[in-house]
Amino acid sequence: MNIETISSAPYDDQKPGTSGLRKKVTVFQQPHYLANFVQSVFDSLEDCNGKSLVLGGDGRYYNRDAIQIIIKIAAANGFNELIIGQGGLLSTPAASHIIRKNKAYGGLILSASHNAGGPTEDFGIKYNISNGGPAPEKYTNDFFKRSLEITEYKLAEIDDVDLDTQGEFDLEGLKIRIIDPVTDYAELMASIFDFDLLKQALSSGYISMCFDAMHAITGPYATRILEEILGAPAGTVINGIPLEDFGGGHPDPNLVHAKELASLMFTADAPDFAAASDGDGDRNMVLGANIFVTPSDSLAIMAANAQHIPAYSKGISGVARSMPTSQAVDRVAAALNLPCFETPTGWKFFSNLLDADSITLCGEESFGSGSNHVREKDGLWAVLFWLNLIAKRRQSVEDIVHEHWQQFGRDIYSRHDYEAVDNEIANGIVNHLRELLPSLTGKSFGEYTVSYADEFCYEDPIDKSISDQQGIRIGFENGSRIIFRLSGTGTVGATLRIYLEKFSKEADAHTQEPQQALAELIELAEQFCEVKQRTGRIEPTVIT
Ligand code: G16
Repeated sequence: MNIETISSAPYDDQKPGTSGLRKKVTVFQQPHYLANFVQSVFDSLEDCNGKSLVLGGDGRYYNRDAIQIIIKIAAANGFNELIIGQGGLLSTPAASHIIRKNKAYGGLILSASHNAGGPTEDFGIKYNISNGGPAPEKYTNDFFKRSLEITEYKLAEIDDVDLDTQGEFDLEGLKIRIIDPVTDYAELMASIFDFDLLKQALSSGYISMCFDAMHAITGPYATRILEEILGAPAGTVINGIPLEDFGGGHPDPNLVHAKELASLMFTADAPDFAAASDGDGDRNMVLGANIFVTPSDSLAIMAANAQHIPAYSKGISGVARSMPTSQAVDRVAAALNLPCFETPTGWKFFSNLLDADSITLCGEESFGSGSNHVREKDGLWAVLFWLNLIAKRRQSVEDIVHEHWQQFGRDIYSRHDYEAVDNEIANGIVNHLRELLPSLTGKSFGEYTVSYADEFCYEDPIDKSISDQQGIRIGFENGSRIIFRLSGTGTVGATLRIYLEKFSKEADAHTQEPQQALAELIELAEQFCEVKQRTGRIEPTVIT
């Protein structure tokens, strides 16, 4: 195989964020931009020679072009096997599983997750290590460092690979396997959940449901599993064909971007259950007739009900949540005497705990939940968990949630996002908050007395690595919290996230509307961070 060495110059903006490098497609299309980053990753890894690499993405615009470039760079860097999803497609959780199942060295996953796709929208790339999980910070720091020094990359002189035909072939010593993206993942799901029970429930109509794939990667996965294997009626999966621009939509499963589905669930025609997933298939939104389940509650309910799911029926080792996720799961852990961990935002922080079997289930407020079956959050897994639970408990989603609140109390929760804020203003807000923190403890604001005010710093319990500046926390004596963070996944300006949480054990907790119940905290948050005053905005861009 002939290998060319291409001269290049570093870009200074290739620092991976919360989940890999995410930029506008036009940024990735700059000369050598993608190649520089991929070569920086390979240079930072110990030795790629003779190793196996998994490759796939969510099918968004530029996915196919990127895969052809990566194949040539991977071949030139000595990998001897590439496992690629047919059509260049692999959901993020499926890629994680395929890395683990094949004991691959790692994988490159192409996605900008829930961000919009298309020629003027977003693209992304991230490296996952051999445990199937996103590269930890010590890796991503090295990737960035290398990207600032890079002067050349290697490219194999080979033809483009036919991504659309499954099979295995040899390309001048490089083994290429084009695999069905769904089969392995579907088998994994069948090993976790009670597929016989689910078949009965879905094919008999005992559970009626709608799954919105948002024209993103879960379309083929959901159609195969829900309709073809479990027998849900054709049409259960809507927007099931992955499109390069997600049909012009925003593949973010929340109350704003999956509004149609959410509205349907509050009408007389609502099915029993509805769910949606995001661009790369790792997020989930879950709804029942008349009820939206917040991701934080979903995690808590999963933890409290894990014994109903075959794979977890013998018990779970512990649970974890990201810091801004509500404390609902903590209450379950306390009641069940389970270890409970609080990690920074970013799925990569769960991997060590999962590898050490310190936890079995974990989740985040950002519509993510998962377990030790892979090292990524998993949208369809969460959907199957809920279906299995409804079928087993023979109760509606609303009843399951209300019973949970009755037993544990309710963490009323909301997140307010201010997107595309000028970077200088956003940094000004964070600095202002940092200055404010030392003066807050002990101060009262109406019924809220501050019990702690700090910046979250995490020490990984397994490898003892430290991650600081992971969000500003203001906790109150009544258990309420306000958290402020700048997102690490946006591509335009800065996104300020304000997370609001109030615990209620009142009998009417289940009827409380979150924005009303949180009104005082929302005002306090503005008093602290001054986002409206500093940006001139009158309301958040997105409220979930
Ligand atoms: C990624 C990470 C998640 C994180 C989310 C939001 O999800 O994997 O752990 O919670 O981003 O992060 P931020 O608040 O920094 O924007 P995804 O689905 O985008 O890969």
